[in-house]
Amino acid sequence: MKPTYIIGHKNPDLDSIASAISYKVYKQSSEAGLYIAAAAGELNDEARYVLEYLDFEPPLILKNVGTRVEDLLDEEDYLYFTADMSMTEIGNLMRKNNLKTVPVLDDQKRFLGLVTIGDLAMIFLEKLGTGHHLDKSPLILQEILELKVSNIMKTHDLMLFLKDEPVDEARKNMISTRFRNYPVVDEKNHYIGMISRYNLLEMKRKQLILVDHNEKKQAVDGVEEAEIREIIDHHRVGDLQTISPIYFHNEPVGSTCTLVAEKYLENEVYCSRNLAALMMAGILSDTMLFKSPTTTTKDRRIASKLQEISGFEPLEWGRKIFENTGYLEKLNDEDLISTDLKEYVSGSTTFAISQIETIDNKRFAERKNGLINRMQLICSRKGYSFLCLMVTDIIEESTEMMIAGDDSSVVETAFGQSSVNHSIILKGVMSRKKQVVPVIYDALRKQNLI
Ligand SMILES: [Mn+2]
Repeated sequence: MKPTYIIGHKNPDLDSIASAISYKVYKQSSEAGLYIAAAAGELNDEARYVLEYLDFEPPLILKNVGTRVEDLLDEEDYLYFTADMSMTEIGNLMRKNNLKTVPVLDDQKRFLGLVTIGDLAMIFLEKLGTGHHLDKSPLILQEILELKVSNIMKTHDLMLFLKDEPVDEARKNMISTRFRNYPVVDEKNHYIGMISRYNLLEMKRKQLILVDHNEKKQAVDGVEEAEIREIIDHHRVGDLQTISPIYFHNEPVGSTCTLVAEKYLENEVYCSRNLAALMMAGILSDTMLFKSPTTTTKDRRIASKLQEISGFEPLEWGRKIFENTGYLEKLNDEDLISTDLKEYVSGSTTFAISQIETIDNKRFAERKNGLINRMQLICSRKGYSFLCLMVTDIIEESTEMMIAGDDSSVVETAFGQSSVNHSIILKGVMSRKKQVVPVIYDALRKQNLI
């Protein structure tokens, strides 16, 4: 079955990737056909992080959708010979199936040669010779019957096509030869099928559904050779032309994922928790956590529906995505410390713990002095006894806790560690709520008792 590729724009962002994958699942579960999620280029850090986190396969990278030899292949199963087959075997197969050209393959389906009806006829004619030896006819027949495919197959002067070859090139090569059929192989010489001169006359275009764009210059290369079947987008209407009328959904909302999610909800198509979280990620990324002026009430409404399905809290999930993909690096020290800061009070002591999550603690190593200085300033401004910044490495599953403030020894006592250059390392500590806050409260209580 010929697939329909669902693909976003070049330099794909998270919305493009997430909408392609989620719309693929939607189409696959609600309509007939074969759908493949694709990307017009390599994935960025953000998309890669979200797909890994939610355990999705990355989409197929498709940098050109021009027509390839592979697109011309017939879909029927093919018949083939093996080198050890006898003349009676192949004779039977050819007669029963009306075959004229048959590939010879090894047990790995690698291409070895061709047997054509014309070559076979020539072998018969040559064996028969001038017909003067009528008395030897049983012997001649025996010789013919003893032949194997390996003796008769043609292995030289053949024209093979690679499946990824552009059709225009294949057509040029075909004009210079006179064969009826041409075998097609992959880069490892595995046989894929046969194309005929007739196939080359037909124009079999790749089938596309575009998401998150509709302008030609943003679209994957070769789009002019493909057939666009649908477009779902939230950008201005551009310049792409289609062959026939298509489904074109364009709406000025914050993200394409909003529109795809709306389809799931409206048509009550099953949506898994992870898929809901994926579409939510697309919305959060394109709307910059709903801060972008492109954000609409529909984006918020759909995101909260996705929260019900996925159990992901939008702002928490969005922050996590940004924090792991370079967003934090762009913030200044003050904003970085404040982005997820929580205050706590125990008796007369007020303290604060902030947390950032990263996939690599080292990203913040160079900034440490600046961060500590800024934390000291925040402590005196806000009257905190101490301020902790948890830099949690979610890959290593450990936290570097940077500590500032006059009473930072409380934290050292709580975890039984002396700080080195204003920080302690907490292996296995990921949760502020469960693994840090109770320990500090406990230490404060004990201190007050003394
Ligand atoms: Mn978008």
